[in-house]
Amino acid sequence: MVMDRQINTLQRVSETRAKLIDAARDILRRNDRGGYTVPTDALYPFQWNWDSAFCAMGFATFDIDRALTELEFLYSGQWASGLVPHIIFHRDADTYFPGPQVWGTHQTPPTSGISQPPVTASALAYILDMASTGPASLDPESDVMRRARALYEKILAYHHWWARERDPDGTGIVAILHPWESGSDNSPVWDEALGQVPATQTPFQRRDVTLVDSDMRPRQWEYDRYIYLVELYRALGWQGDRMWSETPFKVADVGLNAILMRDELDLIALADRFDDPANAQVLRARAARRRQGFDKLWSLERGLYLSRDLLRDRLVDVPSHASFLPLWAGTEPFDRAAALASELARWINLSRFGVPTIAPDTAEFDQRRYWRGPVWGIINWMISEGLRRHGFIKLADEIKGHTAALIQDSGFSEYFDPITGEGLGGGDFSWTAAVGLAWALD
Ligand code: 9WN
Repeated sequence: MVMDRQINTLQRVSETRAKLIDAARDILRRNDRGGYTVPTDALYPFQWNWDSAFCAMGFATFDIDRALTELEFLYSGQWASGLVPHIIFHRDADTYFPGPQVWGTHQTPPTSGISQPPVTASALAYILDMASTGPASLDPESDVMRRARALYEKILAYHHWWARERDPDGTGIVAILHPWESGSDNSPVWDEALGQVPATQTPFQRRDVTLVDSDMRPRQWEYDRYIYLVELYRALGWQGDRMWSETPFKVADVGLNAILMRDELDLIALADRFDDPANAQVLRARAARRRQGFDKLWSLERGLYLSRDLLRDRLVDVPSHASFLPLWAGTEPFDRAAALASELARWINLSRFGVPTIAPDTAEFDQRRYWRGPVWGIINWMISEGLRRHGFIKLADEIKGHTAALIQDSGFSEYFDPITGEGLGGGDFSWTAAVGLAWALD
């Protein structure tokens, strides 16, 4: 009897899992606009940089060709400078602001003029791992390897762009010039630095708050400054050197630097795979500098990583989910990794579902407002896998379990309330579906 009950339970679990996997594939297919995937219908009707990299990984679990196509479409928007913009406007849509006219970058296809956390080398490495289960696909002459090699060259140029334009003095840490570049737009980490940016004087109409509740989105004072920065850079003709010297917002985001570090390490592995020793050497030297650069972001007082405001030359004393992302890079010394794991465990104990974007016992914590409290599937993936790499298996499993439970109970939402588990923001969200396929539901 007991055994029968156990078998029945196991069957139910695997049926539920199979249904969720079908649902996740279905979301990616429905959000496919013929070669690129929109993050969700209406709210985000274009191709976003880091969303696409995660989508490519999700597709790679069941369709290698489509996974590669995702990255090829993204790189069709790459600039001659190597920049891969944060949005590629493959076609018109009037449900998003700011659209291509506001950016005024004069690119074909139209694009924004700033970037986002680079995940494409990690995505390409993941795709090749998934493809290599069939021996024929590893043949250097195969279609997969030929396309992967072409993408690798473009990713190299993108990484050179980060080094050249966002760390022109070769310090080892790169800066973001707009909160949107961090991918965690309205994180409290930017509050002080963004407070020094003037508000735009141009009237504009947001579309996001007509599609989701405004208590889940950035506030108006943030948007007024987001748009000021876009207008300033547009007036500077999107020239990197002028943006660097004239910007009122320049922050070394620890999250972006950690993701870049991991992407660069994955790029080195690709350079080895494609037998490109000259570039591998350049990248290894740069990765070593980046590793040292992290020391500038370590706070002895907090025993945590923080972002650094480069215009005011000081650490921003606001821990966030990004403080833990150096684990994802996989190169933390044991004492630092242990300090990160113990603070993370504290945050998770304060919420029902981890990982909240900021500590639930801080004044700024806002459980529904976007990057000021909620849980994000992709962030959980990176932090959990980072913990696993550093040997913190129990905590890694706990975060993975929370992610699977959130998806199971609240669907593939854009983000989740860490206290109630409610799904927030856009629904049927591509990167949550991708994370479900590639990690949380495996
Ligand atoms: C601005 C698409 C993007 C994500 C970002 C997330 C949000 C855009 C917005 O949506 O940002 O880029 O309009 O709110 O913050 O991480 O890539 O999903």
